[in-house]
Amino acid sequence: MIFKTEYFESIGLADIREKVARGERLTAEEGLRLFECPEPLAVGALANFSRSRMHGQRAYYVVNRHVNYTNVCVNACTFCAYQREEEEQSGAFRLTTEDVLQKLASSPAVPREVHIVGGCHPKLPLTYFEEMLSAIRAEYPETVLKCFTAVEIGHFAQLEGIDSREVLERLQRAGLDMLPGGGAEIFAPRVREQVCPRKLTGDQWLDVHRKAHALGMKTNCTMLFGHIETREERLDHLTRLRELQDEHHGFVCFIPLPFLTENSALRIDHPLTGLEKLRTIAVSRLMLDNVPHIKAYWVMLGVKEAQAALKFGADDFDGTVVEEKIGHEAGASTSQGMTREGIREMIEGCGFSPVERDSYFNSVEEQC
Ligand code: V47
Ligand code: SF4
Repeated sequence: MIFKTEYFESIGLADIREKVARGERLTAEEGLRLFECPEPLAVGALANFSRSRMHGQRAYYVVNRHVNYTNVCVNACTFCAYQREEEEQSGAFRLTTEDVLQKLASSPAVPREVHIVGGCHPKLPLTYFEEMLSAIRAEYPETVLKCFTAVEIGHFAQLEGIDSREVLERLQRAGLDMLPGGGAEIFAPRVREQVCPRKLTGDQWLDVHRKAHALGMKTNCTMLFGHIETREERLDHLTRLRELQDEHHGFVCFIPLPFLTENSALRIDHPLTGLEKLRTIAVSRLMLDNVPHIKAYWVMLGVKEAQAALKFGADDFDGTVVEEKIGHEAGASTSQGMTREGIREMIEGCGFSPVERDSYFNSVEEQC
């Protein structure tokens, strides 16, 4: 009903509705009209149409495990509540490979995917990460190792005085399968100068992913929204991801991350409303026509909003997680982890069919 032409004519979006129905690419200007449309449900209906065409009623999840190896980081991004300046600071930590293996062994189920990220530590050499990956690979030959953001890869390259391509090749040889999507934030230099001035530039972030894709690695991508960025800067971010995706099709999944404000040095005037989060997820689905999956990351969205996001263009729920620090230090009120059964119930509870997947979104249902 809500997808009817007359309805979209009445709100001035008939042309965009036609393009979405025909599967045609939207321009950034059209994206802006979707952000400015007074009817967020209409934008949601368009995104739901695209999502359903791609994935039917399926909603994906993975049995995974997150591990953060250190919170000591040279970058001090203003939005980050997780970072510590140095090892001596209260709450700072750094794990050994043995610690990481112990955490993995204590997971309630053998993880199909291990997601490891950390701060940009000033001293840890690349050999520390190679040894960590080799040790995990030896114990978990079937598990996908999705580790280290482009920001960490750039940091390792700088510390070692080598090119990021060489870092990727060495880590790949040690067992790295995939890069997670973190660190992208918002690409616009105006925003980066204020929220993450020491981090890789947007171009450098894209370049690390381009190199990973050229090596045959799949990666994810993110956008941190709801701080000081404008809607135009969100669209610029999405457009740049779409352009890179046209080159190699290496992105598997896009994760829109709503800014969580607690314990963060970055103060904002207008915190995100629930509807603005859903609208941003919907616009992301519509703009990123070449990225197959959109993640409703339940940890940062909250479970109820993540469920609603499945009707606004998202098709994935991430996974069991088990232990999460970055969002929880910033005030995430969700639990640390979820059981496979809990996730399936959440998905079924809003009328979708749960599909257990691997990191590349192959269904693993029949193996259960
Ligand atoms: O890069 C930091 C963000 C990211 C805050 O690839 C914050 O499958 C909100 O990238 N409020 C890390 N966000 C998380 C991430 C991720 C998560 C789940 C799955 C995948 C994947 C990737 O968290 C950081 C940064 O953008 N972040 N602080 C905050 N206060
Ligand atoms: Fe460091 Fe990442 Fe936090 Fe920035 S967001 S301070 S790079 S841990």
